[in-house]
Amino acid sequence: MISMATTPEIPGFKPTRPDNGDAVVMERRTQKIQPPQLYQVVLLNDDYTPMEFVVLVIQEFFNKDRETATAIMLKIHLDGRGVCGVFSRDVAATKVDQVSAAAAKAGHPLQCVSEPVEP
Ligand code: TYC
Repeated sequence: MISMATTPEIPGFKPTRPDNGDAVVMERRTQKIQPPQLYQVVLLNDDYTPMEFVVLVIQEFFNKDRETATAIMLKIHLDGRGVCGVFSRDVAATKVDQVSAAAAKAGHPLQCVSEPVEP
């Protein structure tokens, strides 16, 4: 049995077979792969969670200094929501779980969500 040579698969190239069955030309194609989607972790305002608790959460889980954490907390308090950090999908999901668990354990209604960053 005669085996035909297979055309190599090269990302970003399209093989074009000539009519005569000879050489294969690899056409360069525009790159289609996209960078991974990033997710922002957002804290939501409520009327009951103490400001100090929110500041501590932002310091602890988002590695912010006290001044930055206080500024983010006040923005959430005034605007209703605020971005605490931007992460890969898995890390963002973990942050949401950690913050939600800490809030529940302390008996506060603090809500934390993650959402895709707009391009
Ligand atoms: N609004 C809350 C208060 O006045 C403080 C607060 C800030 C709560 C940010 C949640 O994500 C939050 N005690």
